[in-house]
Amino acid sequence: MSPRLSETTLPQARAEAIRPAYDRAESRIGVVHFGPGAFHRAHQAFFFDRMLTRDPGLAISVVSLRSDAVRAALEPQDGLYSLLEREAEPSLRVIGAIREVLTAPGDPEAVFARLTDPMVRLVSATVTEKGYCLTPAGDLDTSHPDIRRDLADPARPSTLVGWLVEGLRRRRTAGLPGLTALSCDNLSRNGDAWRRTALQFARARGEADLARWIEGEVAFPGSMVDSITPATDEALRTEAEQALGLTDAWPVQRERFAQWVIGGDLGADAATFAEAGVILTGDVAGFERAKLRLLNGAHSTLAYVGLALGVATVAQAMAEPRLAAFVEALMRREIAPTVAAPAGLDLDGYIGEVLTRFRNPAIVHKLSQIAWDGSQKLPVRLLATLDDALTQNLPIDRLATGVAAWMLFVRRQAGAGEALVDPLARDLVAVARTCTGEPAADVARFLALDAVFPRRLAQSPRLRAALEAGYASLSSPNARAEFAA
Ligand code: CS2
Repeated sequence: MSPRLSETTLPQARAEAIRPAYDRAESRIGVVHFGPGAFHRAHQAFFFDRMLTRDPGLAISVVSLRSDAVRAALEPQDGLYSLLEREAEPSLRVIGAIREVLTAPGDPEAVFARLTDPMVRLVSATVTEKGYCLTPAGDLDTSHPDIRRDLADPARPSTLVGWLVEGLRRRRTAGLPGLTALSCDNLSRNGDAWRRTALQFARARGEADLARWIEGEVAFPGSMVDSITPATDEALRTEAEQALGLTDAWPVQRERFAQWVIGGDLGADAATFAEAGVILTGDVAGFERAKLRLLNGAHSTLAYVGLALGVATVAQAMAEPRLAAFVEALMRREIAPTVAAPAGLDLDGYIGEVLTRFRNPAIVHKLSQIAWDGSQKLPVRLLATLDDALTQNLPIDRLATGVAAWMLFVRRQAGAGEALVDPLARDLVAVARTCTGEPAADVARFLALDAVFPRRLAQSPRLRAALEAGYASLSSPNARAEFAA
């Protein structure tokens, strides 16, 4: 086995491996990031790695909210890890932007020390949709057990919003200025959602003054993040070791395409972000909507329809001509008419690029990974689009087929006794247990889940009929043959 990647062994890495282009010893922490999963390490940390060549004050302290796994993997590696870009010509780079790895429950004071570090000016997050603890209307869910716990004991938080607000309270007490809080999750208007929940949380703590201070001192820019990042597996570990000549406990991978669009004020850091390739715009909501509806909406549809038809990965699904044609028609005919292209984005071209990315044969992106957390993803990715399409009397059959495929997925997982990765798993399994396979009855049971389906959608006869038709066609034993017919 090769030696483990670290500062000491980095000089022994294979010559082809791209290394940090700055002196790590000179870099200083200016960013605290919550949620150092594969996506953060493959995306934002890569951009910060570029920025560090210009500004040594933008190294990252990453904070895991629960698991100690990232710290255990990266601490012995001095925060270093490899990022494999998978294309026809793959490349491997060692990312050096992470200078500190903390596990919040294990070392809360170290997290607060960072949040109150005068050099820290940015707090970012990738905690997935469920990490924001939102109600379907987009407010802070104060009945959420984790939020209730954090409100009862705010000095020892467990949620993203709890950490941010307590960190800001301490910053204010210390007489420090506010900072920029940058959400990098696939939520619509992610910056506004984080801001709103932070203010609601501060008020629910009985700290109206703090809420006012946050309003004035903390910027919450919105952002759109995009790069297809399959989970790390053994094949990647082996490949990274071969390409690096060193062992890496937790390499990450993605396609070469990586886009980060930020709307709002980054103050003095704006030029550094722009030079690193981040797009700064006044209309981030437009980019966000195009990406969430077209890319993520198509992804989730491919996941549930593909799994119903016995397909395992995105590229395999795209290799089935009818499935590929279905997804293209979904994007062009049903989703695109609900998306107003922001200036500088040609929707037709964008759809073509997304489809090419889905076909990338170098990427093995499991549909089962995308299928996680459907109750959180569907509202943003498909239901808002359906709502607009119904209002404007646009076609909805393919959109509805994607949602029906999710219902079938839940029912089949529950029926097979397979775990359902979803914060609403208990409710979903309970619904699935009452399903009989009869489309009208099963669809009605799912539509009654008001944490997922807004009433207006649940009550639409047109949607109901389309869901039933999709559910029936995908449940048929010959679905694959019929779908391909
Ligand atoms: C995917 C996304 O897992 C999923 O739900 O749709 O992670 C997708 O790959 C990224 O948003 C692409 O930027």
